[in-house]
Amino acid sequence: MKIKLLSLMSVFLMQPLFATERSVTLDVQNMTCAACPITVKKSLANIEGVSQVTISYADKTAEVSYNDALTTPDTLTDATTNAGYPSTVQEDKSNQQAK
Ligand SMILES: [Cu+2]
Repeated sequence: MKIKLLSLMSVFLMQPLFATERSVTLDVQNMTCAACPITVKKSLANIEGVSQVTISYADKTAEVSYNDALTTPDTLTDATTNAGYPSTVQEDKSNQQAK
């Protein structure tokens, strides 16, 4: 009985009930050539919970879809910063009512 309860609890811990798919747009600095977006994309795509990354070299932005139970915008900006491309979260008006 006890063991069953524990394993049930660990399932809940592994898969939080309120996981939501979210997307943010990051302003990315230092993208100076056509190869830079590839590095930025890799740094973001490697994060657990990130499902989609779209880089715009022209706009110097990265659009990231992620599971908010697995990662946070801070983790995303840290990852690009560690790769040499400091980024900040762009305020997205269309997402605000979902918060
Ligand atoms: Cu480059």
